[in-house]
Amino acid sequence: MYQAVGSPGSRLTRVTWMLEELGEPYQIVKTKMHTDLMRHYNPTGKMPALVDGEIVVTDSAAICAYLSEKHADKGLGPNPGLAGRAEMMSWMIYAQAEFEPPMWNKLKHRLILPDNLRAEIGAWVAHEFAAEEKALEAKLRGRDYALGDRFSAVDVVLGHCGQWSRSGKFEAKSPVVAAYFDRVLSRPALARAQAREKEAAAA
Ligand SMILES: N[C@@H](CCC(=O)N[C@@H](CS)C(=O)NCC(=O)O)C(=O)O
Repeated sequence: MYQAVGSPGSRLTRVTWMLEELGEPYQIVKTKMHTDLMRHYNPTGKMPALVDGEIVVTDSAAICAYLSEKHADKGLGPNPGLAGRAEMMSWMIYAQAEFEPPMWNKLKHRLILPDNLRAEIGAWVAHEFAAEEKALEAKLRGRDYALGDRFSAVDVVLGHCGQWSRSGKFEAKSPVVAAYFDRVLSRPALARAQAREKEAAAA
């Protein structure tokens, strides 16, 4: 059985959501960031990690891509061929390196960094988010999902970023982007993953 390592409510949700989409059994191994256990699986001490027998995968986008390829029959992986893999990799790196940082930086400065390192970055990240939202609108034009007309692992990662944008009060202006996030965030698998995490948090 897969082990999903990290804290409920963190990027762990990308892993549990993906596993729910795939219908694969898993156990949540609850730990906070920078614990000895977290460092055992990921030297950065950052969550989440996925344990698949002898294989440990870190970094949420890589975990989702790994699972999509391992369970290719479930249809959450790349489009065919080298071009399809390149397309998926571009989306995954875009989601994490470009779309996610405004939300993540805001969260770090509000909740995670030591008090003496926190700065008021609200205006900067709002500016960055607006630019990324425009780019996402252009990338999504004519598509229901990142890879076309079917849901994939990319939508798990990007959708989770969208959830952060909503909870972080980033003002979304694009109807295309709003409709996309409504579409992916209403997936029953996400609701199941969140229920599992709630249960794990209470245990
Ligand atoms: N690239 C990593 C980022 C992981 C990450 O930053 N996780 C957060 C929790 S959601 C964390 O553990 N942060 C600790 C820190 O920033 O020091 C991923 O996508 O999994």
